[in-house]
Amino acid sequence: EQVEQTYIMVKPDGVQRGLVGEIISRFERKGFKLTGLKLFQCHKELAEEHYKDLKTKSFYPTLIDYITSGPVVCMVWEGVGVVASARKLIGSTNPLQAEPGTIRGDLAVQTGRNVVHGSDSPENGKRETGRFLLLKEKKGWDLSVESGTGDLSSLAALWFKEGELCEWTPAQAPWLME
Ligand code: DAT
Ligand code: MG
Repeated sequence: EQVEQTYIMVKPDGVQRGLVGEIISRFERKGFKLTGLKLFQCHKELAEEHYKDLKTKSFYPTLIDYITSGPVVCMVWEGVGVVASARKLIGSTNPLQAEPGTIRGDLAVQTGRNVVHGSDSPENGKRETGRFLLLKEKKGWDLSVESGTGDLSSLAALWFKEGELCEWTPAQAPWLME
């Protein structure tokens, strides 16, 4: 049971529609730990790096315009199994197919306005949150110690910088995990 980090982002539509508190609430109530949080105007270069796997898709230019169209709320949530669990809380990419009870299922209607992002793997969780910068401090550059891959080539801290993440122990910790 490995502690993971996931990058969760309220997209510009979620901020404009006043859904920031609602979305943060869902992760808080579930019991995950918040270790990074900021309001941020994303620039084009960062949006392109974040979505570089989708570069060849027809919707890529409008996706970049959308993500840079207003402030986003950047978050790091931490916990055992948080990456997959957060994807379940968020729901399917297309909000019309997302189950009721999920963020997209309850709060959105269109894929191009699906209010929230969540990392799709623990490796992308590290890359998107900048978590590996903390690992660098603690363990040197040997990320393989934690991830088992040892492949640093694809890593770049995207949304958070050194010093922006907080390590802390919530008072409720013993009431969440035995
Ligand atoms: P997810 O955000 O569920 O991880 P993804 O990584 O496949 O989905 O795509 C990233 C974002 O790109 C997605 O949240 C919205 C946009 N997108 C994906 N597929 C799309 C499509 N077919 N048409 C328009 N936008 C799309
Ligand atoms: Mg994705």
